Amino acid sequence: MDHFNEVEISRAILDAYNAKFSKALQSDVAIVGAGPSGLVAAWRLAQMNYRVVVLEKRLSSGGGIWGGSMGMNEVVVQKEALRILEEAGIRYQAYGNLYTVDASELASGLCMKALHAGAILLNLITVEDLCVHEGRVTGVVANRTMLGDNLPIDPIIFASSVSIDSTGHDADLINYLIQRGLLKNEFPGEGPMDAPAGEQFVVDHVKEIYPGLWTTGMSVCSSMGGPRMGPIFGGMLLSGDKVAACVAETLKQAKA
Ligand code: 48H
Repeated sequence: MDHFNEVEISRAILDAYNAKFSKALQSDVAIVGAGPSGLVAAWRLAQMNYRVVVLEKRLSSGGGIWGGSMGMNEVVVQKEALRILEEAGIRYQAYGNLYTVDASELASGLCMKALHAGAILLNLITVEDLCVHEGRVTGVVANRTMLGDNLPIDPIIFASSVSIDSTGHDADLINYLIQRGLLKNEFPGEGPMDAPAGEQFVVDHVKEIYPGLWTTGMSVCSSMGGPRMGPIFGGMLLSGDKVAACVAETLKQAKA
């Protein structure tokens, strides 16, 4: 094996990370939360050549996918979502009129597609606030996970033309606006389980909830009172796909 200098290992990491971080500071789309909906949105938008950054508070991306159902690492999708799996090269097995997917393959496959399309993915970054200028969200305010909550350390800003709340059940970004009185709290949270209705809701209600801020995935149900759906993930994939198409359309219009 070639001899190498140990300091160069650290320098390589610092330089590569700095380059990535610096690029992420100004993007077309900041996606907060790397669950299924956020990862599909990142993949799609990066595929369209938008500058995309995904900020994830945990160590690993994939959100609720990894745990499958009760820790059994298989998830279920319905046929409408198969086109997304097929394009990603993620395998599935038929089970009646449903399909099962290995949770690890789904999470890692979506990460790979987002990264290979050009999205920047930063982990251990918790978004704790939003930038709002003249009634429009212009970026997100973030801190290193476990830092902001424990020490009086100021955050950093990631500026973006559009931000997407894909933080799942928490709907963190939407709640920051509600806490500041910028958005009305019209719903008490997501509704009880009704899987078919929840799957439809999470796609139908994708929207720009505040100028510059879109919602996708479970945050749609949390912020608009939609039912939960349990361990079926087709709706999350289709919701991410839909938000990407809607955001691309607004970015195109803004440029025209
Ligand atoms: C940075 C954050 C922050 C923050 C959270 O929960 P997710 O998997 O989200 P979705 O909506 O793509 O998928 C939902 C699905 O996993 C699920 O929970 C289902 C189908 N439930 C149905 C039911 O009935 O229970 O991922 C959200 C991601 C996670 O990785 C979080 O760590 C991350 O967002 N996140 N990242 N800053 N403030 N808040």
